[in-house]
Amino acid sequence: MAEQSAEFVVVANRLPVDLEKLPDGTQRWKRSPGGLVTALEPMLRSREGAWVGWPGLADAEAEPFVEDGLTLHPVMLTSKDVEDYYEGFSNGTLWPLYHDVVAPPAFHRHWWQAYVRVNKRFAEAVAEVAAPNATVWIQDYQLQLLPAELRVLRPDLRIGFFLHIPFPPTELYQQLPWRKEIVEGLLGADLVGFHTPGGVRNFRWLATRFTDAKPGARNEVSYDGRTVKLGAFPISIDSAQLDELSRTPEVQQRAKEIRNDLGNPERVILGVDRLDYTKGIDVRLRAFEELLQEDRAGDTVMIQLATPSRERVEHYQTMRAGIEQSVGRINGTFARVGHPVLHYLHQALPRDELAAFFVAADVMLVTPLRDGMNLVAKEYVACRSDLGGVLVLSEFAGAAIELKESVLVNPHDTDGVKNALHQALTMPAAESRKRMKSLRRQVLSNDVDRWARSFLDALGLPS
Ligand code: GDG
Repeated sequence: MAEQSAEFVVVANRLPVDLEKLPDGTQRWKRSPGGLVTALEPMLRSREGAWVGWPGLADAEAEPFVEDGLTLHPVMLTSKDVEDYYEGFSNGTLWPLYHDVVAPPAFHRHWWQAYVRVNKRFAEAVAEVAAPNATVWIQDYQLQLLPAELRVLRPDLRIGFFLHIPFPPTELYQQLPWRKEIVEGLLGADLVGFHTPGGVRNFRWLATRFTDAKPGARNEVSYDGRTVKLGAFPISIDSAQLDELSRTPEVQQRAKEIRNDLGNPERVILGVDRLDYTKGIDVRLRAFEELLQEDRAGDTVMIQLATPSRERVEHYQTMRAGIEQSVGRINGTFARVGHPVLHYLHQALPRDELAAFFVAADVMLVTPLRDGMNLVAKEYVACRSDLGGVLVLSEFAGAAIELKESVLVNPHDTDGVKNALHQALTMPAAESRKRMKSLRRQVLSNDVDRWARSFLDALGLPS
């Protein structure tokens, strides 16, 4: 593909393909499909678009390539970059800080320097591929300096930025030694999007407090002679596709097998998360354990699927050890031979298998201490065309704003979570069906295409 020819460019820390090194030393590409790619692919392909990102392998070399009209443009990272920019500043500083400091963030100057260095490298890569006056959509917290860096190199571009995690309360954000630089980085965009109106408010206040930005009309600030629009765009899932998948005879059959393998208990509780300390896995294990101690759980089995994640970051290692200890203690106390009360899988499952778990579960427990949105909650709803199942959802997930008919809980309140879990386990079918019907109306009519379209409309990209 010729240089500077993509009319629409998506930039994310990761490419939608992984570069893998084989034992014989050769490299190969492997697709890694995710919701975002599915939503943006048609738009990217119809516009000769490009996706700029890291292919997931350190210290490698790879050239840009075109696949079905979409240019994949790799940005390479050394293992030091991965350590300091990705595991360090992104996941050791920003991730905990933006999730209400549920773990203490670490502030290291050499991590920050790597973040600056890598963001500049991304800016150079985007400047190379974007056509004159192209639209660029930057994704997430790893690239918050990119809007401003890119504007310096390419003032002709239309730049959008979307943050997939919460934008924190102002007092917490102010802990960051580089708070001004990051807000200025984001103000390089024409449109900065968040999941919730709370994120917009926090950012707007900080922008006017720490930079020269002046409040403009509602949801706007003026900065550096430009208007920067701010907005809430709650992300969603490919609801119709998941609804369809969950209705297939294969998935329905597999759901029955799962319940059978569990010993056909009366009730099945499910948790599905990346293994992350923000997700409140410990909270729900404690609630389940106490219900068992109080003999209020009935004939119930719980499954916790925890996808391996960020395994080299220290907080993740200690959290994993804590969770696995709880699983052992709970089963040690309440299981019978051949009948665990809690099944724990530290594995990534194929999508159709995951759908079968959603179909098999009577109660879905989603209890993050803080979450930008939480797609799992929406996926569970999309899989319940039978109107079965009850969703228990944390008030601190972005999804709680839309999924009002779930059983909402404060994950810091163990008694509250325990009682909500009990309520969900014993809810009369008429009530749970009514709730699920209303949840499905929400999730099926607000899908990820609609999310992308509303962001790009606000940014001014013609359909
Ligand atoms: C960030 C924000 C925001 C999980 N295990 C398996 C598997 N998954 C899939 C789920 C879901 C996705 O991973 C997780 O998405 P979440 O939204 O729940 O959470 P984060 O990964 O933290 O995502 C979050 C999101 O960005 C989007 O903006 O909602 O707040 O933190 O799709 O289904 N998928 C498969 N096997 C697994 O084992 N196939």
